[in-house]
Amino acid sequence: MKKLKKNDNGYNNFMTRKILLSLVLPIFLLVSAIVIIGSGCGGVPKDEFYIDADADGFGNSSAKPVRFSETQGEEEAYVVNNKDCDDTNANIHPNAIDIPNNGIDEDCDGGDTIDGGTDN
Ligand SMILES: [Ca+2]
Ligand SMILES: [Ca+2]
Ligand SMILES: [Ca+2]
Repeated sequence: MKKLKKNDNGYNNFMTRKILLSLVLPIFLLVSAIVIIGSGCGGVPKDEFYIDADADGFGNSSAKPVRFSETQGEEEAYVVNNKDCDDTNANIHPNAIDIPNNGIDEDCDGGDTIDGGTDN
Protein backbone atom coordinates (compact mmCIF):
# COMPACT_ATOMS: atom_id res chain seq x y z
CA MET A 1 0.00 0.00 0.00
CA LYS A 2 2.76 2.37 0.98
CA LYS A 3 4.78 1.42 -2.04
CA LEU A 4 1.80 2.01 -4.31
CA LYS A 5 1.22 5.43 -2.78
CA LYS A 6 4.84 6.33 -3.34
CA ASN A 7 4.48 5.30 -6.94
CA ASP A 8 1.34 7.39 -7.20
CA ASN A 9 3.14 10.39 -5.87
CA GLY A 10 5.99 9.80 -8.25
CA TYR A 11 3.59 9.50 -11.11
CA ASN A 12 1.71 12.60 -10.03
CA ASN A 13 4.92 14.55 -9.67
CA PHE A 14 5.94 13.43 -13.13
CA MET A 15 2.58 14.47 -14.56
CA THR A 16 2.65 17.76 -12.67
CA ARG A 17 6.10 18.45 -13.99
CA LYS A 18 5.01 17.53 -17.50
CA ILE A 19 1.95 19.77 -17.29
CA LEU A 20 3.99 22.60 -15.79
CA LEU A 21 6.57 22.20 -18.51
CA SER A 22 3.95 22.17 -21.25
CA LEU A 23 2.44 25.35 -19.78
CA VAL A 24 5.56 27.15 -18.68
CA LEU A 25 7.60 26.49 -21.79
CA PRO A 26 5.18 28.11 -24.28
CA ILE A 27 4.64 31.04 -21.89
CA PHE A 28 8.39 31.41 -21.51
CA LEU A 29 8.86 31.32 -25.28
CA LEU A 30 6.00 33.80 -25.76
CA VAL A 31 7.45 36.20 -23.19
CA SER A 32 10.89 35.85 -24.78
CA ALA A 33 9.44 36.58 -28.21
CA ILE A 34 7.59 39.63 -26.90
CA VAL A 35 10.75 40.91 -25.22
CA ILE A 36 12.81 40.38 -28.39
CA ILE A 37 10.18 41.92 -30.68
CA GLY A 38 9.51 44.71 -28.18
CA SER A 39 13.16 45.65 -27.98
CA GLY A 40 13.30 45.67 -31.77
CA CYS A 41 10.32 48.02 -32.13
CA GLY A 42 10.74 50.32 -29.17
CA GLY A 43 14.49 50.43 -29.37
CA VAL A 44 16.85 52.99 -30.78
CA PRO A 45 16.65 53.50 -34.55
CA LYS A 46 19.67 52.17 -36.36
CA ASP A 47 20.09 55.33 -38.41
CA GLU A 48 23.14 57.42 -37.81
CA PHE A 49 22.96 61.17 -37.47
CA TYR A 50 25.44 63.93 -38.27
CA ILE A 51 25.71 67.34 -36.68
CA ASP A 52 24.44 70.19 -38.90
CA ALA A 53 26.02 73.19 -37.20
CA ASP A 54 25.13 75.78 -39.88
CA ALA A 55 21.55 74.46 -40.25
CA ASP A 56 21.61 74.22 -44.05
CA GLY A 57 20.15 70.72 -43.93
CA PHE A 58 23.42 68.94 -44.63
CA GLY A 59 25.50 67.25 -41.96
CA ASN A 60 29.19 67.82 -41.39
CA SER A 61 31.07 65.49 -43.74
CA SER A 62 33.96 65.15 -41.30
CA ALA A 63 31.80 64.67 -38.22
CA LYS A 64 31.58 61.38 -36.41
CA PRO A 65 28.14 59.79 -36.85
CA VAL A 66 26.05 59.61 -33.69
CA ARG A 67 23.17 57.39 -32.67
CA PHE A 68 19.73 58.90 -32.19
CA SER A 69 20.03 58.37 -28.42
CA GLU A 70 23.11 60.63 -28.42
CA THR A 71 21.25 63.55 -30.03
CA GLN A 72 19.09 64.01 -26.92
CA GLY A 73 17.36 67.39 -26.87
CA GLU A 74 19.24 68.58 -29.98
CA GLU A 75 17.53 66.43 -32.61
CA GLU A 76 16.92 69.45 -34.87
CA ALA A 77 20.70 70.06 -35.08
CA TYR A 78 21.23 66.60 -36.56
CA VAL A 79 20.50 65.26 -40.04
CA VAL A 80 20.83 61.81 -41.61
CA ASN A 81 23.27 62.85 -44.36
CA ASN A 82 26.89 63.97 -44.08
CA LYS A 83 27.29 65.84 -47.36
CA ASP A 84 28.19 69.30 -46.06
CA CYS A 85 31.81 70.00 -46.97
CA ASP A 86 31.74 73.21 -44.87
CA ASP A 87 29.50 72.96 -41.85
CA THR A 88 30.41 76.48 -40.71
CA ASN A 89 28.86 78.17 -43.76
CA ALA A 90 25.15 77.76 -44.59
CA ASN A 91 25.81 78.94 -48.17
CA ILE A 92 28.03 75.95 -48.81
CA HIS A 93 26.28 72.61 -49.33
CA PRO A 94 25.61 70.18 -52.22
CA ASN A 95 22.56 72.15 -53.42
CA ALA A 96 24.36 75.51 -53.46
CA ILE A 97 25.38 77.18 -56.71
CA ASP A 98 29.13 77.13 -57.17
CA ILE A 99 30.39 80.61 -58.00
CA PRO A 100 33.17 80.07 -60.56
CA ASN A 101 36.77 81.03 -59.95
CA ASN A 102 36.43 82.20 -56.33
CA GLY A 103 38.49 79.40 -54.88
CA ILE A 104 35.55 78.11 -52.85
CA ASP A 105 33.81 74.80 -53.47
CA GLU A 106 30.26 76.00 -52.72
CA ASP A 107 28.46 72.91 -54.05
CA CYS A 108 30.77 70.37 -52.38
CA ASP A 109 31.62 68.64 -55.64
CA GLY A 110 35.26 68.46 -54.69
CA GLY A 111 36.53 71.71 -56.13
CA ASP A 112 35.81 75.23 -57.30
CA THR A 113 34.13 75.54 -60.67
CA ILE A 114 36.61 76.96 -63.13
CA ASP A 115 34.98 79.12 -65.72
CA GLY A 116 37.00 78.77 -68.89
CA GLY A 117 36.47 82.47 -69.40
CA THR A 118 36.45 84.38 -72.62
CA ASP A 119 38.12 87.36 -70.99
CA ASN A 120 41.61 86.00 -71.34
CA1 LIG B 1 25.42 71.90 -42.45
CA1 LIG C 1 27.29 74.19 -44.97
CA1 LIG D 1 33.25 78.41 -56.24
